[in-house]
Amino acid sequence: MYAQMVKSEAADGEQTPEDRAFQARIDRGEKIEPKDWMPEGYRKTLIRQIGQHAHSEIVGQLPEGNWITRAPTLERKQILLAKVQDEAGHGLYLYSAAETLGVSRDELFEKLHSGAMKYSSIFNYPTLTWADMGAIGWLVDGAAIMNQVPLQRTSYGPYSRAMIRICKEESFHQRQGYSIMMKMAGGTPEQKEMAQDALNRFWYPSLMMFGPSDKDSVHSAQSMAWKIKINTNDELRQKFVDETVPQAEYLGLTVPDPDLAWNAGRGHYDFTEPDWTEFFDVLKGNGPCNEERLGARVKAWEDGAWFREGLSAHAEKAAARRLAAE
Ligand code: FAQ
Repeated sequence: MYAQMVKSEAADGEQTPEDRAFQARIDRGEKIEPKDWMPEGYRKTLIRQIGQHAHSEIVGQLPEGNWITRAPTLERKQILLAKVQDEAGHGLYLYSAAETLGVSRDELFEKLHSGAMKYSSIFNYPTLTWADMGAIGWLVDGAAIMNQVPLQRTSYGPYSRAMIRICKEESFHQRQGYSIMMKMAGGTPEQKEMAQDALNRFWYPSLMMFGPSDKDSVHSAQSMAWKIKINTNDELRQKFVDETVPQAEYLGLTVPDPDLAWNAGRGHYDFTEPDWTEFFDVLKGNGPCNEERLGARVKAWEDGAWFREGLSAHAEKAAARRLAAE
């Protein structure tokens, strides 16, 4: 795919001298900053990826927010509350990074609410038990870190800097999830069963977070040439499996994949790919919770209209007062 794309671009001969100079900056490892010249495709790809990433953080608050009032202890409630608040902060850094590319936050929200922009497929699955809070922290934040650590080196300055802080916080999130899993897996047989059930339900959706297999990834070739993406979807998925399987073994839990096996020749685990039909179906809006998640975001936006209008009215009055005092 990558080779094909590079070849067809060269054949088109569409690259302008500005495009070539831009690519040379990327190849030298320079960061691109908001006021620098950039190809329209680079800007659009970044708005798409950063915007979808921001939406994922905000929609991602919902499945865990569902459990704040039902956390089993005060300490767990405080930790979960802090984590869910962190996700809101991640969304805000990312929306700000997207705004530096000339898109407004209102426009991004409008596209999320209309379904024109996506958010991560993982958040369209329900959180049925407390063990799911463990599985989300361990697997979902674990997958997010695997994808985001390389993005600290992405070519767009504001995105790469946002990633540095986000990754530090994600690492705490991953540990809090694993700590819940350790407690549950080491608890009563019923608790261990809940932990196993959460792993069973979240394993394949977590593998889907890395995106379609490389042969079906439409954006990887160009995004990697521009260093918007650093690794392919399959590379990161494999890395995630390799790091997560020993963690499951330590918990005494079984990864729900009968064909999972260490391949000494490759130096990696062989594993079963997720069901890609299910993945694309979730992307089309047909996952178990798509309607509920989007409905919750639209409702929050509409319920908050009076507050946004109040803020704008206050800002206008303050500006008029400043003008009158001049
Ligand atoms: N879900 O050509 P590719 C988190 C779409 S953060 C939905 O391979 P690309 C923190 C893709 O957009 C999780 N859609 O695309 C947290 C494209 O459609 P489009 C979010 C997906 O962009 C934890 C089409 O499929 N992280 O969880 C997915 O090169 C706990 C073709 O795919 C990021 O966004 C998917 N899983 O690679 C929060 C990281 N995968 O746009 C709360 C930044 C693919 O043409 C609680 N993003 N699609 O209509 C990336 O690294 C990339 O965008 C990928 C996809 C790797 C996600």
